[in-house]
Amino acid sequence: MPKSYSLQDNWTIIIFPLSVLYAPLFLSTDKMSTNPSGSGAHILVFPFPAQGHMLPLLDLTHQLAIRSLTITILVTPNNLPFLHPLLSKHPSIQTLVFPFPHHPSLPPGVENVKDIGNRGNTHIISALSALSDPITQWFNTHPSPPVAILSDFFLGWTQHLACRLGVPRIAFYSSGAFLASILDVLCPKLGTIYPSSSPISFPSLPHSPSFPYNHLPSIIRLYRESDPHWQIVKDGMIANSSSWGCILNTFDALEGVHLDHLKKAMGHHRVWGVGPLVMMEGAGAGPDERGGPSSVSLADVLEWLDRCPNESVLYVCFGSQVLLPKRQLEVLGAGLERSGVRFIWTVKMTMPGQEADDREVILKEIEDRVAERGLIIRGWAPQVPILNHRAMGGFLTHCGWNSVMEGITAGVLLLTWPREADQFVNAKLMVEDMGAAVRVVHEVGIDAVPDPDRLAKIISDSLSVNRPERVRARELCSEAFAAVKEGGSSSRALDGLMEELRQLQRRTTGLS
Ligand SMILES: *C1O[C@H](CO)[C@@H](O)[C@H](O)[C@H]1NC(C)=O
Ligand SMILES: *[C@@H]1O[C@H](CO)[C@@H](O)[C@H](O)[C@H]1NC(C)=O
Repeated sequence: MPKSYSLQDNWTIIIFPLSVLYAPLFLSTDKMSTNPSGSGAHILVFPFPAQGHMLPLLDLTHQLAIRSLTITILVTPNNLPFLHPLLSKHPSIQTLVFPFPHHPSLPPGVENVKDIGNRGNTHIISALSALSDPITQWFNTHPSPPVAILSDFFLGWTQHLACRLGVPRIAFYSSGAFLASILDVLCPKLGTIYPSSSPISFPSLPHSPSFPYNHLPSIIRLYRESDPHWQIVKDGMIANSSSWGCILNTFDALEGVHLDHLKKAMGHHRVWGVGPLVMMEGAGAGPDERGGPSSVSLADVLEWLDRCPNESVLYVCFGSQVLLPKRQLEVLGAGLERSGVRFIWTVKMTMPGQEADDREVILKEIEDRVAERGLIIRGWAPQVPILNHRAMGGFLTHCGWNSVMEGITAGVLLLTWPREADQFVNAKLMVEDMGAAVRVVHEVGIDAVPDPDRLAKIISDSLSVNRPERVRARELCSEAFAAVKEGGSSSRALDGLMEELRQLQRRTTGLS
């Protein structure tokens, strides 16, 4: 049973109080020294320090650890606490902690995208590239150095590092294969000026998709040819495609054609779709944004949901990075109010470095008007158990990849409101290719302000009518379950990856 599986899986967050997640660091080192390490090939795992990237890679690392790989994870000190749930399950995993390299555009102490917002991505990528030398030194003095480097796709520079060290690099994509295929076409041409009025098409990709300029991954618009930090990013992106292998948090039934395309584009078969990782046995420590201040307890939310009929509630959330502009907040509030549907709305209240504004006043007014019909959560919410409640009928989402995966896993209809980054690409996949989502906002761009009455109508239609998209969403959920079960496509992909790693180890140890 899909629903009970995920729910149970996520009891871990309830059982693990935050004090455990953030337990003193000596605990993990202490345990490490007393436990033998895994028996399989040694790999170095290097996550990119943003929650949406790190958590799925740590879920994957958990899968590799239960298959007995010997694992070292590289982090900087402030990111060490995020490893805790994983390290407590696998005391044999070693950590390699390097100080975060100084960068002129990053305030001291900033080591994670959450400390600075998405605008910090480029600087963090460029700062971390200074770890190349310390990693090389560590590697060259290690008695049995890693046979491969598994690093986030934002850390493309590690491809060059791996080449110098003479080991293969595997890129981990915390996003989908459709996005990876688009980046593979666009990145070598970064700096090209596109006419913003006509659509950009991709005739070499399956279904020859095309996008309005504003729907392309944000990197296309943000890129600055003259900025040396951007050169590191561009170079890294191109390097991704020449990686020895790549792993994506996706599955065949969702993106099989795109995975096949990537294999062709990369010229080999070491392209593994191993998702949804959140669904894999014993995945991580809970939902997308594990931890953080919240205005309500999960128990209260579940109790509220228990009072609602099956599939009647809309969950609304724009992810952990997004502070909605006030105008969008008002319109969304009006749309929810006028739709007449029950809803839970998780609202991010502040951003690092930003003054608190009067959004609390706006939310209070909406709460007064909708009364019992809506529950507004300020700050962070345990998204996975909420989505997996039987009362959940739809998920209005910005379409970040982890949210898409969590929506699919819960079998709920997605209502898409993409705003930036890869979100338009993901929304197109779900709405047009999969037919498992409904577009709620047709206006283009990050500041789009839809008409509240139209928004209300789309919301109420989506939840009240048994539309084909809902049926498709349920099917996709079953397909995702089938993919991660033994013999399913994602489970076989993991086996294939393990086999390749074993062969690498045999080659380095001279056994055959
Ligand atoms: C690979 O790496 C970069 C950063 O180094 C990332 O931003 C980009 O999206 C990736 N590109 C491809 C082609 O996968
Ligand atoms: C509601 O959903 C639960 C769990 O999926 C199911 O057992 C129950 O029969 C459903 N209730 C109704 C009224 O359909």
